[in-house]
Amino acid sequence: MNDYTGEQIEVLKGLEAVRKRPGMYIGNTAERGLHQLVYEAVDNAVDEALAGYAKTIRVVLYKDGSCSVEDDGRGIPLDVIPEEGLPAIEVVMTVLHAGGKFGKGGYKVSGGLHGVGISVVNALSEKMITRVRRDGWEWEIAFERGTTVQKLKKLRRAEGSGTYEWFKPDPTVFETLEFSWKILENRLRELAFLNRGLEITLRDERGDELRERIYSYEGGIVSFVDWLNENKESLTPVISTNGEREDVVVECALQWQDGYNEVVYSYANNINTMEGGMHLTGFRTAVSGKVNEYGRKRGMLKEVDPNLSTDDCMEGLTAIVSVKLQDPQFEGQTKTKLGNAKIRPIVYGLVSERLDFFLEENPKIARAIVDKCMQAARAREAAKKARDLTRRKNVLEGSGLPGKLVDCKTQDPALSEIFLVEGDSAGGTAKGGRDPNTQAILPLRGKILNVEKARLDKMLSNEEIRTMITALGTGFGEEFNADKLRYHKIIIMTDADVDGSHIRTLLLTFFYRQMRQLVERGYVYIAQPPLYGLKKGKRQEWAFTDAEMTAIFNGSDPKDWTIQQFKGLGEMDAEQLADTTMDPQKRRLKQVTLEEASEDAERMFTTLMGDKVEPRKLFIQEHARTVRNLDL
Ligand code: 0RA
Repeated sequence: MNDYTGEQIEVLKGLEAVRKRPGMYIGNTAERGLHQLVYEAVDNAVDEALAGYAKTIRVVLYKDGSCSVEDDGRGIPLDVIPEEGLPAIEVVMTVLHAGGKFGKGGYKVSGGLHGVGISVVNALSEKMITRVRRDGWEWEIAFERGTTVQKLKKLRRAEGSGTYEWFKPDPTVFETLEFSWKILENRLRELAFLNRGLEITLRDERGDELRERIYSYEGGIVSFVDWLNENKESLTPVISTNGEREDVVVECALQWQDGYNEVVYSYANNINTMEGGMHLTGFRTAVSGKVNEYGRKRGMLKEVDPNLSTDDCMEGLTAIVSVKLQDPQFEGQTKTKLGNAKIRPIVYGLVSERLDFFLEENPKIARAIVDKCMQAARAREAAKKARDLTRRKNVLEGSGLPGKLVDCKTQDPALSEIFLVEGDSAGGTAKGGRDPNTQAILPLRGKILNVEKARLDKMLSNEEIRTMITALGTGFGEEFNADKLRYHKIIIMTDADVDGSHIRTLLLTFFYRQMRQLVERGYVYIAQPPLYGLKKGKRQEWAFTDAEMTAIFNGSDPKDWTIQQFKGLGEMDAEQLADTTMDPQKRRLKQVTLEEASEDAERMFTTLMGDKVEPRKLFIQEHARTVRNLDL
């Protein structure tokens, strides 16, 4: 060890720098950095697979805290590099960034975000052993904290070829030494999806029970999309394309499902480009361009004029965009944004071509896609309007509460109730019959709601609905916060006629679609006014169903009774309304369940939302009837 050459001193300096500032090379020395060691070793093996040589990779976690990564590639070269006077393998293991100097030129692409190479793993391991099989022999070389402690030596005769890297992370460097199955599994599974056919094994020998799993997907990124959309209702099959242009390999797979989330992951050389970049831009432009083009050609876009936005086209889309290229430029805050401009038109071209073909070949599915995007556009527009208007209202009015609201005295939401009452006149009656301490009244003008034929988006541009949102205090859309609700009982109180039923359905649909948490938490109720008032002398009874009325007559002659049938809330006076419908001690309330609200919402979608008049009429008539026969 006393005949160091100048070059060897440089080497030691290099790895010393890694040990001094590990964070610069692997991000940090916590859990993330620890796992980065495994990724570095795995990335090298994946490169060997991408070059077309390795077929399997095996990662093993041992009881002593060490880890090994093995591949069946060509094996790291062993021949002596003249300038260094060392075998290539020793240079690769001990010289920072040496990986790029050898052989890699022969690789089309290479992963490794940090791209720091295996020498960093070596520097940060208290012990590291590398074994290489090639040309009929197995060789071994060993290091401690980056320093060679055993020169390359022949171990034994061996068949085949491959590389085995074993390392034990240095406890003086890392804050944690425990590898996480979950973290490694996620990355290895992802790599298996991204590199079709590659077989990656993860084996954990640490626990009492041996755990081993093999990740391998013949479908590649198509399987990835399938896997991401598992348990979701899909709207389309997985649409995929791949191609190579100008030495760039592009693979895309996409599928719309009926949810609202956009799940689009992009990769460059197997690295998740979280900040997106040129490949993602090309993809998004192609998808929205083709959906718009198709929709316009079929006259489906009139409403959104002129275009569906890209975000609208991405709602419910699950997709993988994976590109492999030489010299990827990683930019952005976290260096996860692909900057190579030439990638954009390549991805755009391939995806456009494929979508064009798919949409033309599958007109039914194509329509479903455009419909889905149109729904997204409507919801977005509606949410925006509602937000703008509720905001403006709050600015205009000092207290932030709408003037039409007759608020209660208590500020405690748990004790507060708000009655959403149909019409100003019923509102007046309700005001007279309420308990001002705990009960607030908000009259809603039914006619205004009716005029708009119940389109959700139009509903949101409706003054009455906005007033209601302001009164509830929850905000709306992205700003919605159920914890800010000012009343823990929202009681819908409408007439027992067609209009009343319609308004109730509208409100329930609105709550279900736009403020579902309120329904989930059990805050939404329907008031139950009686159908009949029955009087005999001084005796006053209320009947909520026909059967109840019969029971009250109790076999006696109905002639003795004065029967008042209530068609609207307005037919009751304040005292009657309080007695029958509002007073917590006497009333019956129906709590709205999520199922009921969803049924209402679904039916409303297929009937009221449709453009045909007949089903709408039928729906309202039928609904009016079921309302009268509510299960009490
Ligand atoms: C450069 C050249 C050759 C192989 C490799 C690198 C190589 C590196 C690693 C790292 C982990 N596993 C690996 N397998 C291969 C091959 C040169 C040749 O055989 O001609």
